[in-house]
Amino acid sequence: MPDTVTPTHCPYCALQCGMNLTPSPDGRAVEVSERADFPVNRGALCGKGRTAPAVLSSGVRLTSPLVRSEGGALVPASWEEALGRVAGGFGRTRAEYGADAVGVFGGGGLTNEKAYSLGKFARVVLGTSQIDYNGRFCMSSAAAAGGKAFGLDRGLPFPLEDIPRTGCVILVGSNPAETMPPSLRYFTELRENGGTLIVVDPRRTRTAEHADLHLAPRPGTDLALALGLLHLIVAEGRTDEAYVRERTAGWEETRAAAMAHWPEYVERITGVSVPELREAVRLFCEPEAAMVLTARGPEQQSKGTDTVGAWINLCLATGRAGRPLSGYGCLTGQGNGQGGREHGQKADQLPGYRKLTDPAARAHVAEVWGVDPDSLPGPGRSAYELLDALGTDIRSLLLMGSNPVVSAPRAAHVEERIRSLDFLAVCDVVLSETAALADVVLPVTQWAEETGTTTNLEGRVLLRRRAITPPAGVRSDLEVVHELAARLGGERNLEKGFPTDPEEVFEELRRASAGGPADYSGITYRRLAEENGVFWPCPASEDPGTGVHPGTPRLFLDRFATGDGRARFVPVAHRAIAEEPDDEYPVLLTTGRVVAQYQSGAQTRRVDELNAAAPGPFVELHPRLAERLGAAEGEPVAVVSRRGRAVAPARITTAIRADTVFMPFHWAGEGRANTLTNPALDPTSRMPEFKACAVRLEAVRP
Ligand SMILES: Nc1nc2c(c(=O)[nH]1)N[C@H]1C(S)=C(S)[C@@H](COP(=O)(O)OP(=O)(O)OC[C@H]3O[C@@H](n4cnc5c(=O)[nH]c(N)nc54)[C@H](O)[C@@H]3O)O[C@H]1N2
Ligand SMILES: Nc1nc2c(c(=O)[nH]1)N[C@H]1C(S)=C(S)[C@@H](COP(=O)(O)OP(=O)(O)OC[C@H]3O[C@@H](n4cnc5c(=O)[nH]c(N)nc54)[C@H](O)[C@@H]3O)O[C@H]1N2
Ligand code: SF4
Ligand SMILES: [Mo]
Repeated sequence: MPDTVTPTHCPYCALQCGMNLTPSPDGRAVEVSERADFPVNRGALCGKGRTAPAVLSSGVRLTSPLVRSEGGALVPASWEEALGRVAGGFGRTRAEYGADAVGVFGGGGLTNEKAYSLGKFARVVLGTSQIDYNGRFCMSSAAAAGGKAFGLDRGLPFPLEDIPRTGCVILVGSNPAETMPPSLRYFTELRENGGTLIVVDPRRTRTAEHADLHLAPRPGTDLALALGLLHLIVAEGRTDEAYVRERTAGWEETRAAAMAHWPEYVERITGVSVPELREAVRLFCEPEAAMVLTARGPEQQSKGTDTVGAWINLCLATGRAGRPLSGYGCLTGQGNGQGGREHGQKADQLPGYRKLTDPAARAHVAEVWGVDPDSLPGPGRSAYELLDALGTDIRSLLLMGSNPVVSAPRAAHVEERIRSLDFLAVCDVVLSETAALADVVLPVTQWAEETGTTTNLEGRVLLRRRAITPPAGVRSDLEVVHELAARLGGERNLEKGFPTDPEEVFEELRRASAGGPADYSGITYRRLAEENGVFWPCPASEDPGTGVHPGTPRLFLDRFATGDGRARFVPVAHRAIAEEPDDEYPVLLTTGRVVAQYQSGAQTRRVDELNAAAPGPFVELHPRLAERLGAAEGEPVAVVSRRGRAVAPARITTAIRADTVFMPFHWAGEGRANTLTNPALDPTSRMPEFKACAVRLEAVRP
């Protein structure tokens, strides 16, 4: 390999596909080429990864700080002026209303180093408890359920390479054919090896096309579905009694709850027929090993934690967790969706996946940070609650790595809250819809221009490397935090605790995470480069032989991470979605993704090739609904909920249930799906119900 080629990883989703970058002669642009040595994708990329360099070009990205002028426009300014204004804005809020009136909102796309620095900055420099991040909208329900049942939450407790060798996979509310295309190979290989794939999705997606069995429940009823399957497993005598006795606790209560969910009752709630339920049980229970994998479908519900718990119960009752080639896993979403939730940008968390309320955790981290444990604030609000408090309790906000004007539930209300802030500072690579509302916009470097680590959906920590020189005028997020610490710390020289070199930050993160559940202390940049990634937990080893801990690709094989080593059954019962359809709003809306756009679209809507493939929003609906409405293919339909109204062209298909419409959420403006969504929160994870709310459809006459 010529030394101008830099092996690195894609900036987008949690698969973190490996790719090679070759800089152009002037060092400003890069070309993507295949990197076959990275095992997760073996060189394959989706269109987003392949076209990612387009967002590096100065035509679409920010290259100068912007400040709000007297006249109200955003105008270019020097870094000195911009940083001074941010420090001034936060300082004024703090002086007038107290530390908790300054909020911080982060993102699961930020590297581990950035997430760590941001969390430390909030607690040490700003002294605020009010920090959370967009991962709350992503996998928080699975994290909460995994923590309860297994004592530890890591997206997948095994590498993807185990999937083709198991006997059956139930994929619940996950559409990897569109959301992680190179991963589809694992499921097709599973079937080539004689295993079976069950897909649970209200839509017959491109992923469901590959399934041996497709169950299409009514949105928001996965909890009942899992309980119905468990009922049948018990009734048919398919539980693994020895495993339940030796490796779990709490079975009796869970068994009783499942027995109350008769298959016929479950059929009525979910729309999945009893013979289909029986077939799913047969496919899942007959092979030696099996897996359940969930994604946003069952998780983004106001009962997401219980729903994931019910699917975990299914694994525990049949002895399919903590054994080779068996287990429950959550497919995380964002590039650093896993690492981003481990190092302290979450409202209740300290680095190493420690709890902010645990006195021992506070003492450990405070020592690494050189502060008094009592000076660390307690847990703050969750993401939606934080956004809802903007302009009232929270008067100033620092936003890094999210675009909530498009991606938050009840987005018109969130937008209005953001507009009511006294002061908003946004760090971004492009002028997103949210950045456009800021008082100060700070332009930052991106993936190919900076080094840092991410943790993929398997819990594999990876090194993203700098391949090119960033344009003049941009700085890294780490530099922004450093400079703000200097300005807000006064005489205290706090900036010393916020190095701008990512490896220096990682060295501190190692110490802060040491001994915690997500222990990175045995991981170094050098190892990451040499070993193509290392799975956490990876404590600093005292092994006299090798001196290094090998990392932990597979969790729970000997014991679960609970006090007694046993997994916990979670007794759950079905309950309805927060907003059931009625006469006024008779249809269900669910939301999700398409392959060519990423999240709020801030990055991918700036790439021509992706826009050509997915130019705008649409409403997917069944021909029966379309007929009743008098809507034709491609004509605009209005979707109205209690939160607002959105308009987008109809896409008519028999691949969706007739009681449900689907909208992707990647666009702003009239077709913004989140104008409609319901911010009803899960009581444990505080996840909003993105996947089910009541709407009515209206024809739009030109
Ligand atoms: N192209 C693309 N890829 C991405 C992203 C992107 O924005 N675009 N984002 C990344 C991120 S952050 C994430 S979190 C992942 C998300 O990855 P996925 O979870 O695969 O994506 P979604 O489309 O949100 O939801 C998956 C499926 O859930 C179904 N669904 C809706 N309601 C229900 C329900 O009530 N029950 C069940 N069982 N299923 C339901 C939808 O029909 C959809 O097909 O994708 C990552 N990859
Ligand atoms: N209706 C509906 N809504 C949803 C979902 C759904 O399924 N349905 N899914 C939810 C989920 S799972 C997620 S993860 C969220 C995601 O939604 P958002 O949080 O809005 O995520 P992105 O669009 O990825 O926003 C990331 C922003 O950070 C910028 N950025 C990228 N890299 C960097 C960096 O290194 N530093 C800085 N400072 N900025 C950077 C990007 O340009 C972009 O503006 O949406 C949620 N919203
Ligand atoms: S699947 Fe995800 S990580 Fe891989 S190229 Fe596409 S967006 Fe990037
Ligand atoms: Mo996500």
